Amino acid sequence: MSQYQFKEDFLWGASAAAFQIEGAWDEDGKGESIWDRYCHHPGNVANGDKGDVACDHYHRYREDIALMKELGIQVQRLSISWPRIFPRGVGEINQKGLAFYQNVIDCMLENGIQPFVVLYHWDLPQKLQDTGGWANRETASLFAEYAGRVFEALGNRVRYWATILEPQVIAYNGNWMGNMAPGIRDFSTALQVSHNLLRGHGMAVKRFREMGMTGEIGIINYFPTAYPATEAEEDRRATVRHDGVWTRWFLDPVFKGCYPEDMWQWHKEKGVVLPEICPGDMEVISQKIDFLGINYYYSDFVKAGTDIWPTMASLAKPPVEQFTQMGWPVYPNGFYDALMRVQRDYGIKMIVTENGGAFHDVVNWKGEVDDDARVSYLHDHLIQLHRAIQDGAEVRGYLVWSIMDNFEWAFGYEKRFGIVYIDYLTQKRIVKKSGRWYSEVIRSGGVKEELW
Ligand code: IFM
Repeated sequence: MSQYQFKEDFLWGASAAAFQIEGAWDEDGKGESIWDRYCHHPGNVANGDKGDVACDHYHRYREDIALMKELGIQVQRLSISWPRIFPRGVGEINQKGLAFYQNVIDCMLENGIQPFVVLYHWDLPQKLQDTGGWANRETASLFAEYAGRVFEALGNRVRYWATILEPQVIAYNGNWMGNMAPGIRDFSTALQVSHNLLRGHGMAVKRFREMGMTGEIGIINYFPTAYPATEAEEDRRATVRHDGVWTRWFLDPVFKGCYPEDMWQWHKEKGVVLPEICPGDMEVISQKIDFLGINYYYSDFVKAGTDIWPTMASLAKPPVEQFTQMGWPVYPNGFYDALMRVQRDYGIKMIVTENGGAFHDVVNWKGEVDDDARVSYLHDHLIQLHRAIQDGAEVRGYLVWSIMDNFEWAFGYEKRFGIVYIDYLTQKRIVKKSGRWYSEVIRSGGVKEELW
């Protein structure tokens, strides 16, 4: 028995996303996605990297699934590329695209791995962006249509479903800060996008229930726990706003059927154009879900300031010594606080759908990757997860990000999050030390105080 033992039915697994690993960007009838367009535009992604080949998972999925099995992965999260199935976003199914996911899921099941399917992990069909993307209300209806077709085709084999992954990143990074596809920089557009993403989520959940699907469905959110940088009242208020924009704006509608009043007023005063809410929207958004997916990486330390408009906040230097390759502070206590906060404020079952770190990995002369920093990151976060569960957080599973190194969006291939190393020149896979460590965690069902 380990000191930090999890229950026997706790789910252990890993995550990945279509665009980040599949490659085959225009093969077998796949349509262009907004990320294909974004990468192909020079200057958008570090080193000019593209998702065209990525980890070539499209052709190597059998090898990858065999590796997952070897590591003991029980649940593997994958996402479906909407334009691989509907090249134009709507219309006839591209049967070859659908067959790929059928094969992947069958192969996982044959290997004793439960697939966990995310319907939208950022790769919108470009054709739909051309008609306004998520800022267009119609996109939400088309998403529900697409979701229904996927439920019909794969529903008998999949138990865990998520509608939208990190709506805040899609809305804000893609449409406010413009550092992700589709690269728009307008806060009002971002809020309209957020509303339509949540509508799309609710409509898909409604469809799931109407179709009598037997699995479980939820949404996945990003949780940068926000702390005031000092005890000053203005920093505390800025923190409430920061949290309001990044977290409450996306959770209150789903769980309480309304946007947070303080943020609505704040944005109004700042002259932001607020989302158009039509009769019935909030009822659709607040469909009952079965679990909330938690993605936790780091925490934010916030002070009043002018760096972030319209929140009127700035990020302070975090009081930590260690940072990941992304420059994110390593703060495992924030993970505990995020889980306890969700339990307290929203009272929903959770699955940790992402947690992990990018570190500068090197293949040594023995051909191995000794990623001790990642082992230590995972170890410390799992201990906080264990503490949260002991203190009453209902968390049913933990999926590490990521099963393998992959295309880290605007950062390209330089940032490595995997527990399996990818040599992008040869496509060779090397299980890192963290992969072997995590495999032992799964086998024993717990974590020891000492690292090894
Ligand atoms: O790589 C991403 C993933 O696609 C979504 N969540 C955060 C990860 C690390 O940045």
